[in-house]
Amino acid sequence: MSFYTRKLKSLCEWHRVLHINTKEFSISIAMAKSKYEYVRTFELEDKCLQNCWIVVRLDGRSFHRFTSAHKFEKPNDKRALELMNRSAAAVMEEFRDVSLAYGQSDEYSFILRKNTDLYNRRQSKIMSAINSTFSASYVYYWNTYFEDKKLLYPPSFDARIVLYPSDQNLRDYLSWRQADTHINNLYNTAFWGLILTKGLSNNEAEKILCGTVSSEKNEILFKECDTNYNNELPMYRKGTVLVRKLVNIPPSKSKKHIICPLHVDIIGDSFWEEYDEILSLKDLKLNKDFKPDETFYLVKRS
Ligand SMILES: Nc1nc2c(ncn2[C@@H]2O[C@H](COP(=O)(O)OP(=O)(O)O)[C@@H](O)[C@H]2O)c(=O)[nH]1
Ligand SMILES: [Mg+2]
Repeated sequence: MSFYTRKLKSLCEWHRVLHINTKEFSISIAMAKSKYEYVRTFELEDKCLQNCWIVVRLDGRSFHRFTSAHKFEKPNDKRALELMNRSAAAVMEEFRDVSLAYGQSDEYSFILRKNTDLYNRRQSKIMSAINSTFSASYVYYWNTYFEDKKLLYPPSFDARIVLYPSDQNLRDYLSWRQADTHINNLYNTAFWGLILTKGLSNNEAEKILCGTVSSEKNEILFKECDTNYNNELPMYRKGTVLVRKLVNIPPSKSKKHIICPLHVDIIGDSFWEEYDEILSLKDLKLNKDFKPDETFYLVKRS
């Protein structure tokens, strides 16, 4: 047998072995498919109804414990709130269909455009992806905001998804969350004011505030704690709304896509008139009022 004949024979042999192996391999895949694939039928269809606003709300799990373990300032820790805002901006950088986010205390709500096709509108995919991006970012950015504080254990967040069929429902949802911010923050500011500046015990402060309406809490703060509630940081009083903007940042000539934290009223009409592209689903237009000294997060091109 010549060298070439031997080579050819051995190649044919290899081809036969390979062929048999590939055949066996594909047979075993085919068997695996037919035998086990039925388990997929246990998966439930969980598509969000078309045309509805999708709201994902995250809430810190046992943050009463987490905030006291990490000695957060009371009633508001500025750095902790900024960390929440940074993590929420990371979600908006990643998921372009989140057109707005609103946060306070240990919670954040993300609003997805009602025509979004993200994950084919599958609830569990959307909710888990947003929650894990937020939770991972909270840990990732921890040191940026708490340079001197070690993260003692992994924080976690629960999540829910709610669908709102009308623009009014969506606005009412956000109004509900912002009204909640006001009620909680006014109470907490008065409660901790009485304890920290007047030296009252928790029980004594609770008794004084029990049954009081907003104006009375404002008065207690003013008279007893020398605090004008209106001078408290807007971030504490109003929470944070994250919006997208298209801006010019000199000296660059190209338009930049940014995310801006605002601490404004979102219950009245003026916010919705100024950011009319949110409800109308229009493209962002160039925002000429932007001042580069405001806080913003730059959205990098993907
Ligand atoms: N000290 C401090 N605590 C905060 C701050 N933000 C949130 N918290 C705590 O987080 C809790 C959040 O409320 P909630 O979700 O009902 O309680 P959870 O079930 O323990 O997470 C509040 O009751 C506070 O104890 C903050 O800025 N400073
Ligand atoms: Mg919580």
